[in-house]
Amino acid sequence: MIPPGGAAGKGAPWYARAVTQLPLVGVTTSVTVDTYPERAYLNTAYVRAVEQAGGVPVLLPPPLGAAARDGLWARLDALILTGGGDVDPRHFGEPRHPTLAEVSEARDTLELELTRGALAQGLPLLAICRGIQVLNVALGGSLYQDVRSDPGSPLAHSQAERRHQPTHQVKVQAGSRLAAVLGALEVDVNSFHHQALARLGRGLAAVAWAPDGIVEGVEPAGGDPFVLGVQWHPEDLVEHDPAARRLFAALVTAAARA
Ligand SMILES: [Mn+2]
Repeated sequence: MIPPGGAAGKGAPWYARAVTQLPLVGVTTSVTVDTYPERAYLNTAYVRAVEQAGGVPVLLPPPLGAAARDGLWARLDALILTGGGDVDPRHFGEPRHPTLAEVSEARDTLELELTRGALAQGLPLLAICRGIQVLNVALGGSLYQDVRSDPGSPLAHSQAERRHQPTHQVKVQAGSRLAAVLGALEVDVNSFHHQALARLGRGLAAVAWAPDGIVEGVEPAGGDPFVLGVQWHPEDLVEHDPAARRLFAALVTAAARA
């Protein structure tokens, strides 16, 4: 046993030090489709973003089964739904658009289940890019499957610039939780999505928009529990953007309270 803050404190090897309990933040991952061997993967920016906020990232790769999912679930203090391939439109009752890419049944299934669990139990949730789309679909909403052609936009939501480079503005609803967390009513964001929210899911309020009207942020209409969805990629902005850092800090703070 390790005496808390006692003999095995400063100077002891890392594995023998008294441990402060940091919030465990589940982070979903991508999975390759139609490759051998199948691989799970994640942009490491998510790992850094969670750590710099004081959380411990716990990767949740498809095809994580029910027993492992259940075993992890009770220990998680927060959840991040990450970016990635397209959600299968059968989850909102539409046929596939020809541009649909990287659709993973295993990932859709795991993330829709985790989202419903988080919403049911009030687990703090940050839904990023594909994540905001999964959140919307989990609540019965639908997606534009190809923003460029439907609804059609002159704005480049799939930017060619590097990931930490903001390319379009987002206006945030005054009085929303998102505005309070970001500490701003206008933010400059990066954009790597070829889909976007169409019909909003039950109980979700749109609280942020790109200049073309595309929804870039959602939260529960009543504000609680702590659920925020953003269509941009704050994990790639944390180094230079205090508002992006505040998103992860708010999640970890909510996790510590839960
Ligand atoms: Mn965008």
